[in-house]
Amino acid sequence: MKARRRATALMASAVVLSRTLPSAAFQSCAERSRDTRRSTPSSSLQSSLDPQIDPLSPTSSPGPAGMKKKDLRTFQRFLEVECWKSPSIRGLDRTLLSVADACKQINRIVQRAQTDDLYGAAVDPLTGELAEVNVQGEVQQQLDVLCNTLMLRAFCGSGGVCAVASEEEPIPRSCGDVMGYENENVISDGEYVAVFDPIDGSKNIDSSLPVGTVFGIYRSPAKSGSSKLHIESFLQRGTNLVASGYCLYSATTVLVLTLGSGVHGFTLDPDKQTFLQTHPNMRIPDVGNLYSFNEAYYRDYGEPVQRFLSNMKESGTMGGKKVSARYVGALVADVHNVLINGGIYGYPATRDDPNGKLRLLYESAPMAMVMEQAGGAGSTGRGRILDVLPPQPSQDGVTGHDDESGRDREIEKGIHVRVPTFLGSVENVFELDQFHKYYGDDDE
Ligand code: AFP
Repeated sequence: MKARRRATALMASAVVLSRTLPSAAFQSCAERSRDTRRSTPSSSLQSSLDPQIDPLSPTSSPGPAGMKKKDLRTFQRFLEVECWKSPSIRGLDRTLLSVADACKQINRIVQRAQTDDLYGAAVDPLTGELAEVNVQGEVQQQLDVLCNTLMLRAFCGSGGVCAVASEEEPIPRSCGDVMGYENENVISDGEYVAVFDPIDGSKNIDSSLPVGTVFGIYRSPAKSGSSKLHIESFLQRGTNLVASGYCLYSATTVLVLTLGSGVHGFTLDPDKQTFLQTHPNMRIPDVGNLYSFNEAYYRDYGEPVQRFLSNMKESGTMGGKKVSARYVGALVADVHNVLINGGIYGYPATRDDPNGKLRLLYESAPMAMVMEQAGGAGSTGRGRILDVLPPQPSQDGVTGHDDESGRDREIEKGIHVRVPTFLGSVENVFELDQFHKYYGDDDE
């Protein structure tokens, strides 16, 4: 019985191997050198230029470049297993699959921004009027509106989420409102709320540089049976995040996710349009040599950050290696680079913006959760980002038809609050915090 099982297992692994390895791997060395002698350099160059042969086609096996698909786990399979392992997050798999689909669509929009008519200020399809200035003080662009709509629908159409807050919206919306239900205040059954920045760093698209999407998911503490949207559901500490992640639209499109037990990265297979697990159990090095700050603002930074940067450059090394600067100007791209290679990303307080630029809820906190789950750290310079409680509105936390604009402004302040943000390898972030400890002043 045991022998039969072993034989079956061997046959199964042979099938997997024959599927994953190019046939050249089964050739003997002698066979290979005979083949090499037969094909002249010019004939192999010719075949690689032959328009009939597409080395990247999923059907050409294996092409002249020897490229073949790896046998990788799909995002869907990963979610099935994770949600099966942790009953407390069951129900999130559909939501996260919808988010992955939205990322694919945003990826296509980003790819087409230069060739299709996607630029310019958004126009209200009903009135034909230009979009209003958004909560960030900018006129909403078509791209922002499109990506925001995709993310709103991804979260609200999947059943798991009952309300959403976006970088593009002044205050949170119930999923009833997003999906156009008659009573917009009636929340759906979903037990989660989602926060997101649909397209971060969108100015980069003009110059074909990377952009990203960031998201976080909280459990809604609203009492069951309640039909109102509870603002406290959103104004929670990052320590309560159930899941968070980002999509990076760059040389490859990557979805990075944590469900609170490690970080996993999935690359979009451009042929199959499927996210595949290329980065299981991502770990950031304990110390790295990259720093990612907008140093043009050096004069506007406080003394602790100035000293940290000067000290690092004077010594010329960080983490025992030659220090190196990288700054793309899109949070997702810069943080992903630090996550992969080690080092520190920073958007500190400046003279004009005493809390920096990044938003706690849908930028800094989700990224800090990813970093911590990968073995790194996220700090404001004075403490853990995930411990920061957003400002709470002064009255009871219920919104309804009788909302006053004053109360909306209070809610807006909590949802879009900013924090100085430092993310990266533990040793590097610890060192930065030490500079705050020694050179910081209390009113900073
Ligand atoms: P936009 O989405 O408004 O382009 O801002 C992007 C961002 O919030 C973040 O992704 C970058 O890290 C940061 O701003 C870059 O800001 P600076 O241009 O001030 O360095």
